[in-house]
Amino acid sequence: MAITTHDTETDIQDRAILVTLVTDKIKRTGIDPELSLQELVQLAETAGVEVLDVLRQNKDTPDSKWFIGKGKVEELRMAADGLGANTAIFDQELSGAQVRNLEESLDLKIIDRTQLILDIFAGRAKTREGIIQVELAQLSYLLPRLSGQGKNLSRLGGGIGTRGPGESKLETDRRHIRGRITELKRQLDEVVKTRELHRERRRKAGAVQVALVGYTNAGKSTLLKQLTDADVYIENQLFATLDPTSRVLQLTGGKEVVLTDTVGFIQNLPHDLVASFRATLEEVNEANLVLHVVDASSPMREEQMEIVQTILQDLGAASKPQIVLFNKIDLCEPEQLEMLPTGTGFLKISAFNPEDLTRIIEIISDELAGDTLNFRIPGDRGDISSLLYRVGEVLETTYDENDVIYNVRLNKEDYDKWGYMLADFVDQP
Ligand SMILES: Nc1nc2c(ncn2[C@@H]2O[C@H](COP(=O)(O)OP(=O)(O)OP(=O)(O)O)[C@@H](O)[C@H]2O)c(=O)[nH]1
Ligand SMILES: [Mg+2]
Repeated sequence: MAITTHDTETDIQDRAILVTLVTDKIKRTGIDPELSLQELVQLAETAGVEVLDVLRQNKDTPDSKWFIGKGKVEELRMAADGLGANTAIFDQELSGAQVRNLEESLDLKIIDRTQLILDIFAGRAKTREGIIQVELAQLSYLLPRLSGQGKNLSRLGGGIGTRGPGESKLETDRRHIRGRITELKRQLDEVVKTRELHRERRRKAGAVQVALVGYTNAGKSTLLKQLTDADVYIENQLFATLDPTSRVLQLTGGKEVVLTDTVGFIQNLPHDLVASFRATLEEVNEANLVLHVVDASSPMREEQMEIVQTILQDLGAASKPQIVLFNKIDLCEPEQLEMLPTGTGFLKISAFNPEDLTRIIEIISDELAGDTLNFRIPGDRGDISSLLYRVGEVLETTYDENDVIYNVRLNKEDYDKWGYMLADFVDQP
């Protein structure tokens, strides 16, 4: 009877062998293939897959027909037979033809990293916007892979589980998919417009916005929850958060800001996903301040930080004021802690330490408050005086003959914006 139970389990769970091919090109990316593989294991487990074994191959270039070498295909066949696997997951992106050849020869479900990530997203999407974006990304990924396929259209439902564009679409043809893509883009445009309206409203209300960004699983949602009591989904898995959530955060001195949690980043974030999720990701562009949350205990910390910076650059948000929060220091080895950069703009924290939360609020308050400067304004320049009152916080006013000297607190962003009018009046000490 025990065997029957076991069989039932294998029916509902994908049992996979992970495969990675280390090519010259991959070596040049500077991302450690072993760490990438560890991440693939996490991704697979997040998708509910049981990982049975891992196969590695070093090869100058991928095989055009099989992706891995023919000998490795045989090794995969034997491992799959021996362990009872029904799926192979590749850490690199495969072509449609390679997937087809492997599937036909091995009788295994073949999935690549991109498809796995798309699948996890499909399982997570909750809001209308999220659902549209994921389906759009899935179809855009599949469309170029459908050429000349007949029965392989079944790959539409062939991800992990049965999520994704559903069974009902199995018999649809490419034209149908193109039509669906057009329709999804139209729906997305509407959603984007609504999002724009919300932004406009927030902008008009003068809300100061702070965005939590970072690699997936760094602790962004945990921080949002700890800082604002928000009821958000937190899980030790990749891509727990898909849709941005915003909450009001009280700063020292009673000032309020809007704190937004965002979707996590990952290396090789599928291109179709980035394109589809632009509307969501661009929330970051609205931020006055970016809190870059880093899992300081991760062996991939430096690579992860670089990947986050690259994505911020792509989004046009790299030059925003940024504070790096090195999170999870409670999990760090002493050597790891020593390696962390220090200085202004960096803070070492644990999301579960109340004192650290206070320090985060202080550093946000300081950053947004900006520096204080003295301005010497001649009596006949009432226009400049009123500008100072409008964009800064006038702390003190003194009089010197015909001039008024204002001591003003001004944040960097406003100074950058109005500096062209104000710079001439800065009073050098
Ligand atoms: N030990 C420790 N665990 C933490 C800390 N901060 C977060 N975690 C854990 O890290 C895991 C991921 O946290 P999340 O807040 O979901 O991470 P996220 O950045 O929102 O992740 P995604 O939404 O997947 O991008 C959870 O299991 C948290 O409990 C910390 O300071 N210390
Ligand atoms: Mg999250």
